[in-house]
Amino acid sequence: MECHPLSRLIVISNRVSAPKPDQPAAQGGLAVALTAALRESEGIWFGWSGHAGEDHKLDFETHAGVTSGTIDLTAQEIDEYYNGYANSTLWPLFHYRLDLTEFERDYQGGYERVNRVFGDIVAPHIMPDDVVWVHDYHMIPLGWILRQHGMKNRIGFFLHIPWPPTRLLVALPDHKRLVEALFAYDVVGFQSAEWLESFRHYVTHEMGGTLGENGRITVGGRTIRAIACPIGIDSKDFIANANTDHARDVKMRVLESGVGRQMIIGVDRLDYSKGLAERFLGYERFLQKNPDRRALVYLLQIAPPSRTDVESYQAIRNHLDSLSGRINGQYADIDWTPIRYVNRGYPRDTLAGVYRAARIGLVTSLRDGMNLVAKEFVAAQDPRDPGVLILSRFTGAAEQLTGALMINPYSADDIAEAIGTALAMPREERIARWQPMFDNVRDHDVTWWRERFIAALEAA
Ligand code: GDG
Repeated sequence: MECHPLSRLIVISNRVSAPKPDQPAAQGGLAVALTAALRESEGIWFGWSGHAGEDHKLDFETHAGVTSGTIDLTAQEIDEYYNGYANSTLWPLFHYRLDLTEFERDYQGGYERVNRVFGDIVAPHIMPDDVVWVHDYHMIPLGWILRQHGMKNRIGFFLHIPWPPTRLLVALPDHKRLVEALFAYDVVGFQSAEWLESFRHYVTHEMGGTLGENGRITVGGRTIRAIACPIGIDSKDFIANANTDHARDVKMRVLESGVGRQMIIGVDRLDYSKGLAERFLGYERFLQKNPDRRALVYLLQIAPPSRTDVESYQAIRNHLDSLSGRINGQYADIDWTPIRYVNRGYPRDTLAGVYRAARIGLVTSLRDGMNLVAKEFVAAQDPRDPGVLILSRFTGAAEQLTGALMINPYSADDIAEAIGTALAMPREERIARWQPMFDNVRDHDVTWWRERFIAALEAA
């Protein structure tokens, strides 16, 4: 086998989650996979510090062998680029929510300016042999800006969220300009075959692109590779987490507090794309239609707030407060609250214990690039007595986790029926459905994902 020296990896994303001295265990799977590769190749992770400041001074920090370089953004930049174009225009549009999408010229201008700031600041730190990996919808034009700096490096882009159908995307002013920017990359990665298909449709129908072998797409003399490369979780770590004493304690605590009831678990950032209102309504439908089974269940919904400066996020939060209040008011008994709705986050090993204590994992996203919660739920189960995953067919994860009970989250009846089926499911069927999903989550983990993407990029 040919052995080639490891190229240095440069990662650029909106936020940097490199290890921090004060929170050694707070990392998610993506951070773990990327920091491992950054450490091995002595690379750098660039992004926004998360803070407002008056200048763009690059601040380097090295911890646990990983170097990160961050800059502050001005209050106006945060408003236009982050809260504006990224989270009020692209996020809703790419999640099929044209009704929530805001079209403001200032947002687009701010987005392009901030991307230019990042490109100008990062470019001098990139060496000719570095492999550059840009992440997500905040940074689509960055590759194009780096090319303007004369960079000939291999540059890849991975989109963590869905790619919308052509008919929706054309509602975005200057949509072609945004997609053209993707042709500055060598490899563009999507979470699922469906999102890749939508991208190919756009490029062939709106840009006169031609499709070649191996995912190659050519537009105006420039050829890129567009691939489906589904992200995984840090499975080994998550399985280990689910087997710690702490996770066992958490599981016992949860089981005791449920006094013999089966728990349905939901874990989501508080975001309208996750279908939380639809989940509550589907669960309510179950309670309504099955008075005799009310005493058997409760729903624990963990939903830490996110993007609290964006108006549509304040609206969904208010809506969920009133919906959970109404359902609890209507159905609660002196010894039973149907929905435990918790607006805070928990450490990963606590989450693992909570997943393991649940009989049902309920994922009702209206659209979701992948959905890692579904994979974490599968990884955390007890192999001898696994719970049942109920999964929205509109997630990227639905292409891989085919043993789940698939639902249409817009249908309260669908959700209610699946809850009933899951509660009654015999152990043999639960194991038979869970085992292939577990194999998939274990084998296609976050390291597999990273290696697959980087291999495609290195071959470019
Ligand atoms: C985007 C895409 C894609 C949640 N609450 C707590 C907590 N979490 C963790 C979960 C999970 C992660 O956050 C959420 O990941 P998801 O994949 O479910 O969703 P997004 O945040 O929307 O992520 C998505 C993902 O990018 C990766 O490409 O799958 O489609 O939208 O890991 O466990 N973690 C802790 N405490 C909490 O309370 N520790």
